[in-house]
Amino acid sequence: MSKTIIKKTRQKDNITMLNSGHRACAGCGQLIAAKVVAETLGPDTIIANATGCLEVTTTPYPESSWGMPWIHSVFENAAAVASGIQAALKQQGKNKKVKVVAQGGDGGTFDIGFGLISGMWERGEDILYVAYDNEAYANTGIQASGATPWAASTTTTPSGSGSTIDAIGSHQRKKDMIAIALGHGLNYVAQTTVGYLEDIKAKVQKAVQVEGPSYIQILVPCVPGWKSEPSKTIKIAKLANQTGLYPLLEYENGILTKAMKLGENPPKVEEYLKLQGRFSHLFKNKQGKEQIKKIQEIADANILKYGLK
Ligand SMILES: Cc1ncc(C[n+]2csc(CCOP(=O)(O)OP(=O)(O)O)c2C)c(N)n1
Ligand code: SF4
Repeated sequence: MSKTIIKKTRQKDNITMLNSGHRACAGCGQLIAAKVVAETLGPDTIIANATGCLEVTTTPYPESSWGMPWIHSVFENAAAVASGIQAALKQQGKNKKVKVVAQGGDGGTFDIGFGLISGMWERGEDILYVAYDNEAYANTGIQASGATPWAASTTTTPSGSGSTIDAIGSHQRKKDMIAIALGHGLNYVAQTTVGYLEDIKAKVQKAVQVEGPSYIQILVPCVPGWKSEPSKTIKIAKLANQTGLYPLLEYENGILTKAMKLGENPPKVEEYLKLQGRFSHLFKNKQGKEQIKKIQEIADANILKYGLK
């Protein structure tokens, strides 16, 4: 079929890059972000997707919500699959025309797929990696991942009323994947949240123009995981940035070139935490108050580190 016929058919049937009919929860931050990423990339792109909510909810066999070339293999190897696609395109002389993208959740990125992502970055391949960070292994029941923040309650770091440290939820600090990506010498590294759709679009556009590997990490609230209202997804994702907990950042050639300023009086972290059931235990007693202070310290340290005021 010629390209014109394909284009006309797509227009007639109103087919976009990522279409409705998928099985994601109402208010899923990941699907909103993935939609913006996909529409920005356009049809001349091949996406390799790790296992996770994005893959499972968009491709229940024999259906697919994807209106663009998209492949899934297993959980840990999206980066290796993307490398193979890139090599094949190079062999065919098509690598300048077709963009190659790998994507996955935070579990697939920070933990399980990390070795293969690191290898892809070491090889300097011209591939964009997009991480949808909902701060847990959502698809298998909200287990803690390397991206889970301090004191968040998950099914493997449950909050409780006991006196052990586990009672506060996760007692691990979130892994700094942005620093790890920068440590690989990537030419383009960016962080954003689904609260800022235009920012996602601009960062994807920039990332694909850059030669070599690039990395974009997007915070995407998960309704059952964060125990939040579906209608509050965008508000929560905005507050993550506005409090300093998840700043909007852009690094070019290893240098911080953009960080969204927050003004003189950024909202306190309570504003962000109180909208999420995964932190509700922190509002119940003195021990919780101490943890909120620690979380505020993380936000304040970011504000200082990235010059956000
Ligand atoms: C090697 C391997 N380990 C575990 C699983 C089971 N598994 C499938 S999806 C998933 C969670 C994915 O979490 P994440 O990457 O954070 O994406 P999310 O579902 O949160 O979007 C797990 C543990 C698997 N498929 N393969
Ligand atoms: S469980 Fe979370 S990440 Fe998965 S579809 Fe629902 S809202 Fe999205």
